[in-house]
Amino acid sequence: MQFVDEASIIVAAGKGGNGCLSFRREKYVPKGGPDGGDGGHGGSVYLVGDDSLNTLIDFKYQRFYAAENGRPGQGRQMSGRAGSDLAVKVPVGTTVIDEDTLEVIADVTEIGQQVLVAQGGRRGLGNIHFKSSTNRAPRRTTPGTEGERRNLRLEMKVMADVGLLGLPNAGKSTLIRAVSAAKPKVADYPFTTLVPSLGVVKLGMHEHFVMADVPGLIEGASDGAGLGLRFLKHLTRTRLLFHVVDVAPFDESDPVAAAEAIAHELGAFSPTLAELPRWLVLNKLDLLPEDERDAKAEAIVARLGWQGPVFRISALSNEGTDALVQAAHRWLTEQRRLENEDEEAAAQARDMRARMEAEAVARAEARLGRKRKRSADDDDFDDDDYDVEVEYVE
Ligand SMILES: Nc1nc2c(ncn2[C@@H]2O[C@H](COP(=O)(O)OP(=O)(O)OP(=O)(O)O)[C@@H](O)[C@H]2O)c(=O)[nH]1
Ligand SMILES: [Mg+2]
Repeated sequence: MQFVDEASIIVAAGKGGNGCLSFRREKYVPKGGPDGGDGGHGGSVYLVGDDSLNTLIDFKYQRFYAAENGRPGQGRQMSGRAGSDLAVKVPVGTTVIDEDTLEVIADVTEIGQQVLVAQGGRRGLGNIHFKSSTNRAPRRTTPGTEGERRNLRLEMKVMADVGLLGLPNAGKSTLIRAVSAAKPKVADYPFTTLVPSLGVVKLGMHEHFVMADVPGLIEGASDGAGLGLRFLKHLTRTRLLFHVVDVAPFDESDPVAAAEAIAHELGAFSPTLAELPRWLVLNKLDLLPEDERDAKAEAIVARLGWQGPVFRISALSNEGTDALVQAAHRWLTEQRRLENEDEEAAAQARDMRARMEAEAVARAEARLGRKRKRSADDDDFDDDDYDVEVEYVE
């Protein structure tokens, strides 16, 4: 399976049809007057949010999307047919950026949401339009105008309420398996998870929230170590992060140093993402003798100087996971209520989203700058186009 979350495409709207130059010619009707019809408008290109898609892979194979041209007008006052619009389906969660101006054109966040990305050309006028009392035989028409053409960059981020952050092997996938129906692969080696996956955490009959499992981070990820930081962008739409920490790593490495390294990488990727509420989730408590658990957990919290909420769980045996998701659900519900009712909270949330967006644009700009430089150096190797290929072996 290939997971592609970035793509560059070209969209081209249709040209407007030209107006027609024609005069009525009929038996017994001399000097029949102008009868050239108008052209049709060119078709426009829209992007439409679709929930059946969850990757941008199709855009790797087809990069050019064109709507139909309008047809020219004809004699006998016949207008040309308008070109059909083209609706291109994109996954919900796709940000659309103009590659040339780096303007964010839209954020497709809803199913069925339509975004106009290339406006069709205007129709040309036929000579019937230019008849006047002083000019009964106008030879004037106007041509249709060109349709818009744009280079677009698409970036997809999964839509989730809670994001899981942590070192490889911390137990992130085990946790999402414990609390949702999602079944990402779990194994006792690092980098088991290579692509983000989502799980719906159900609480009661109608209540739920969405959790995102992303590949683990390691120290130096901002310099490209491990899988780098590219998957962190999938956490930028969440409201809450669980920082999952293995309290008893089999290599006896220090959980505190690990947690600090992750926090550092997070800040290097996005200062705004680092401001998102983060809960410390101490995992694998079952590996410690019962009488050592409290002391160990308290020592980690104290050494980290952790101020926020702390949860102790065993994702494997499900201990503490229910309390964790209940608390997250209460917190999310309260947060949504605040944003609906309190103008200040709403403004804060908007500001945060705007800053995340600005950072995403800056990252896109940096990548495009590198790409352009490389093509100027006549080097066609492009590591941004690298996809993660995953083979599932049962
Ligand atoms: N004893 C114990 N083992 C756990 C617990 N949670 C996870 N594990 C084990 O830890 C190993 C790694 O778990 P994963 O869920 O794959 O870890 P991950 O964080 O998703 O790792 P990556 O996908 O590599 O980033 C597996 O062997 C799990 O069975 C736990 O609570 N207790
Ligand atoms: Mg995993």
